[in-house]
Amino acid sequence: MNAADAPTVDTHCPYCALQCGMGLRPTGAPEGPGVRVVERTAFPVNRGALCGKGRTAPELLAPGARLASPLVRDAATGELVPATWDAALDRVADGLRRTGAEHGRDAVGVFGGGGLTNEKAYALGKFARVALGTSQIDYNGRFCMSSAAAAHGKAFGLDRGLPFPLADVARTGCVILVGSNLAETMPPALRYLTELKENGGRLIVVDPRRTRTAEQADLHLAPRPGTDLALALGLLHLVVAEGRTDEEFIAARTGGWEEARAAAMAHWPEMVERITGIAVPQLREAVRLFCDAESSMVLTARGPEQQAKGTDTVGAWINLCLATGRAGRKLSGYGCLTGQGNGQGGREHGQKADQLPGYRKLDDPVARRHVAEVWDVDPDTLPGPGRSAYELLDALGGDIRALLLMGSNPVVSAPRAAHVEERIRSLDFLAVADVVLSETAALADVVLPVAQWAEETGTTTNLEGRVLLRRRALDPPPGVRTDLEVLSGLAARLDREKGFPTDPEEVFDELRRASAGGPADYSGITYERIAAEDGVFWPCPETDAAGRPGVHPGTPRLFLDRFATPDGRARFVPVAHRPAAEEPDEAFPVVLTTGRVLAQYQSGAQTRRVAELNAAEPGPFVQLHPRLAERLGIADGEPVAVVSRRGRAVAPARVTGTIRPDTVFMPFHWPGPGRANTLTNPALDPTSRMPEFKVCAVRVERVEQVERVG
Ligand SMILES: Nc1nc2c(c(=O)[nH]1)N[C@H]1C(S)=C(S)[C@@H](COP(=O)(O)OP(=O)(O)OC[C@H]3O[C@@H](n4cnc5c(=O)[nH]c(N)nc54)[C@H](O)[C@@H]3O)O[C@H]1N2
Ligand SMILES: Nc1nc2c(c(=O)[nH]1)N[C@H]1C(S)=C(S)[C@@H](COP(=O)(O)OP(=O)(O)OC[C@H]3O[C@@H](n4cnc5c(=O)[nH]c(N)nc54)[C@H](O)[C@@H]3O)O[C@H]1N2
Ligand code: SF4
Ligand SMILES: [Mo]
Repeated sequence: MNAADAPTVDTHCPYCALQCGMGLRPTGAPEGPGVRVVERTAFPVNRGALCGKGRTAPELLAPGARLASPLVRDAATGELVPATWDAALDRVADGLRRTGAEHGRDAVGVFGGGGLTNEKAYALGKFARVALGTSQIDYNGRFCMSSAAAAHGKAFGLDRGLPFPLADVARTGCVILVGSNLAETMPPALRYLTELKENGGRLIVVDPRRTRTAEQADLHLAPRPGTDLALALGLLHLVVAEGRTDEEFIAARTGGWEEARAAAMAHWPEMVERITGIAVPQLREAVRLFCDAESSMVLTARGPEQQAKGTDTVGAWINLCLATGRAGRKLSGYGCLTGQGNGQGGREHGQKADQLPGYRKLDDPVARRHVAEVWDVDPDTLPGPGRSAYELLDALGGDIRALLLMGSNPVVSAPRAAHVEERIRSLDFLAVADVVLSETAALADVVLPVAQWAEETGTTTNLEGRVLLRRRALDPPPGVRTDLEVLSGLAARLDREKGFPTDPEEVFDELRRASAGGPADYSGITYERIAAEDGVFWPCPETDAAGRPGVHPGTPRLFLDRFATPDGRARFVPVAHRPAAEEPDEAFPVVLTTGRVLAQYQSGAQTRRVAELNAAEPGPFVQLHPRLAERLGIADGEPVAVVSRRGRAVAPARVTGTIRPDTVFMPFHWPGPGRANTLTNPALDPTSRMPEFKVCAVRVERVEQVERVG
């Protein structure tokens, strides 16, 4: 068939959790074999709109842009050299087996990613527990939405990022958007905020910076980083003081109000003003906008979540929703804006340290029996819960001596990255499956080049809990294999041939059975249904309420009748404000916060290799306020050093009045001297084990002339 006649393949973007629908049209001469992105206006979430990252995603499919063959480190020269797939997989299997034999099974670690499809995340978790028999598996989603997930579980008994479709946001009365810069991190979603305002709704944005998103707000609150918990408590205090609680809702649908109320009453508005830097009249205005509206929502993203108290912070925002009756009702509720392409599905099917597929608990005997039966193993052979992502990385070269890494680049993205890099270097054996030679892959003993999103079929679950189908649009180049083929090849070499199929649909069918009856039940979802229905929202059990198989409609809106707790009531959590793990002092007087820019994605491993994106954002920078810049004698564009207790980073200054004078901001997309994570604090949230990416204490310095020349 001529390329021009080939049908357009409907699929989804490889990057963020919005999972924008797009079409891929095969190209021929003169463009050369490949695919071109075309609009897919029928897909409801983005309705054809894409950001620059999605639009340029096919560039990485080109042969020159990516890894083309396995690489194995040569013992004599220490260099990575091309090898055959058999030689590479033999070496990986040998490295993992030998470490397990010498140091015990838990000496082998596995690290996954929230960008992996459901099929891959499921297969990776199974591979760790069944083929390797290790408990030591976790993934980068721990760095992402784990605090919101933990808070969701505590309050509602179930963790799905958004309990409603994104389109509901446009129809509610008021949205408090806390620490999300979605104008840059999910640009097509901005339209829902625009529509909200067109419909007469109000938008409150909470961010220490006046971002492109905050510019859209009716009210912008700019707290000191790390003080969102006090802010939420202060708002709840005012809600109570002004008699704006919904007593009927509290009585009928919640538990634990008295303790939560008492905790909030201890947070006086004046005290909250002192902690957050937000004036009391602004707090009152926020309460007015939120409570005057007939329906309202609180949406959080990484700003309040990536803190060592992220779980309590999200809990406090949920308390605000519950006390005002803005949860479990049409067009009202709390939601978390999940981040990675499969950030939602990736946290449900077993690559998390304490988890089995279907969002089951690894320490629950009933769950173990169910999953062990699907896996055809004795439940007693399944290991117990392992360590969280940072703790796992911190243990490398200690009691974890070999690591298989799939779908993450921790040398750039982990907190206290210089230490993590040193830990990775101290491993006896490292294998990395990736599409490019990331900074972490460059340290590996074996690099396995894998197929990309347009070259393989698989499902992802977007930020709404909508399960979607990515379809294969072209063949992968001859030198690469899919992640499922990698796991299957390794399992066979570890004498576990059975149970690791390479066909994604076969894996999905097994995932459906493994998830059946669990909190994230996918058993009624099939590839055919997803294709026919623009995605299916979980939970979607095998049978509907009347017991009919295959027709359960899925669940776009959760909690309308009851919450997912045993008694159906949502739980208030009694929380109190506490300072960040590291507060500014004389030696480190400024707060550093970190985050993203529009044109780069995560560790930048992919987007730094796309010319158009790299031209838009070619390198790291330090955003600081003119007053701070003047005090330090720093001019716009000059290199500045940012120093924390973990290390020192140097990048050009971007002087701007849009940030608080006591705060500096760095994006984390780059390795090298400007790596933001050299500075960040790995202090962990006690429940979610989330590191404190959003707050640490630093000193900002002019870089002396000598050093600049040198
Ligand atoms: N362009 C782009 N888009 C992406 C990504 C990307 O790397 N690049 N990554 C995807 C992923 S995985 C994720 S998780 C999402 C993240 O999406 P977002 O959460 O929107 O991204 P961030 O930039 O990390 O943080 C959002 C905002 O939090 C603010 N902030 C910092 N500290 C605090 C604080 O203490 N309190 C409050 N309230 N706000 C604070 C920052 O100023 C920033 O504007 O984006 C997804 N989309
Ligand atoms: N300072 C600071 N640090 C942060 C954050 C922050 O806000 N501030 N945010 C944190 C957050 S929210 C996140 S999500 C993490 C993300 O940080 P990382 O975990 O490093 O995420 P990526 O850069 O997306 O890394 C994915 C890697 O997998 C590869 N890859 C992509 N698709 C596939 C696939 O299908 N298979 C395989 N085998 N490989 C694939 C990519 O090429 C890339 O090298 O960073 C965290 N780090
Ligand atoms: S918003 Fe996210 S999913 Fe949509 S095109 Fe951009 S990166 Fe892709
Ligand atoms: Mo993320």
